[in-house]
Amino acid sequence: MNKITTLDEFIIHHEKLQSDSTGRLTSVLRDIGIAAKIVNREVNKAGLVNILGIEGSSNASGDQVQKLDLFANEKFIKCLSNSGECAAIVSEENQQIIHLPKVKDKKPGYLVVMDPLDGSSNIDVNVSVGTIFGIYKIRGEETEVTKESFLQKGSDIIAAGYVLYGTSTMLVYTTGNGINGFTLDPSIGEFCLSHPNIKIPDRGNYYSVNQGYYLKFDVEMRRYIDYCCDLNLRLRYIGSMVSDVHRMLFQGGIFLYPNTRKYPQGKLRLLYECVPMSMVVEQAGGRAINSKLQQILDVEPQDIHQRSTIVIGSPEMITEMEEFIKKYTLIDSVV
Ligand code: P6P
Repeated sequence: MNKITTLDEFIIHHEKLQSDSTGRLTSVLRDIGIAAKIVNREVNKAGLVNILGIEGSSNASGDQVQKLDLFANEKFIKCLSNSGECAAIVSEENQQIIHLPKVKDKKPGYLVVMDPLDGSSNIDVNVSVGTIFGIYKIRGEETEVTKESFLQKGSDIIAAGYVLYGTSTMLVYTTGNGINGFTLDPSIGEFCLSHPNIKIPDRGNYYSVNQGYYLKFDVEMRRYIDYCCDLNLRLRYIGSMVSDVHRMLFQGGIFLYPNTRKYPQGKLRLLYECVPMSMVVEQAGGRAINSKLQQILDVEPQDIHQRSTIVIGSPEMITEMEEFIKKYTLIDSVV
């Protein structure tokens, strides 16, 4: 029987490999692991207890907030308050930044961005949902954390990952040296290393987009989707970014959420959906750009809840799509 490596063991082992490590990031990652276990317990019995159904309020995205969204948000905030290493959080569920209380004499050095329960519209119909998180350092010169503290380029993120509450519960994260997947073993209540050093296939047979918006996409995006159909690619779209991107990490493919008339800047949030998922996919050998063909991790955020278009996935498919869009836009501009 192979040795079980728990998430905690893995984090501590890899922290020791980094000469400048202080153990402080380790504490933040472990707090996230604890919150994920608590949320998993509730997600798994959501159909049995009265935490389903619309709570009534709406979040920064204007989505109806379901009770499980609020529960997840509350648990991640509470767990991230434990170590005293995280100063503040940006969450999809809160319009303002959340300042965390100081712990003893600790000087927090990190900021967390998160979508505590992504894909919440799937909750009531028992389809997988996820948590997305990213961790930044507080920039050296800052003494007080403000919204501006979070407006760092994605390339400055120091850790990113997601939790997928699916047929099994997996936590996938990176601190910039590749990505690793941990599956929750309910019998011991531990996330155990199950998918070391995940690498995304160079291409895949799937494309993932909400085809229902086809007529609302810009013409070049419609033509690219036509191209995917010409290639006989198969459409897979779960409506939960974590689930769609997770599938791509293992089977390859391309996920697109372009701009539409309803979302002229794109629907997904740059800070706590696009950037962390782009960091994970890039660390797995993939690529992530926006409709303007900018690398997602190079975009300078202007607001903590700003939206972004995104095209993310297998490197050869993203590059092919880039060339397709450039060629098509060029042709379109000259005819
Ligand atoms: P649509 C879920 O609400 C989410 O933020 C992402 O997880 C998902 O990819 C997208 O929105 C789905 O949006 O407009 O296709 O329902």
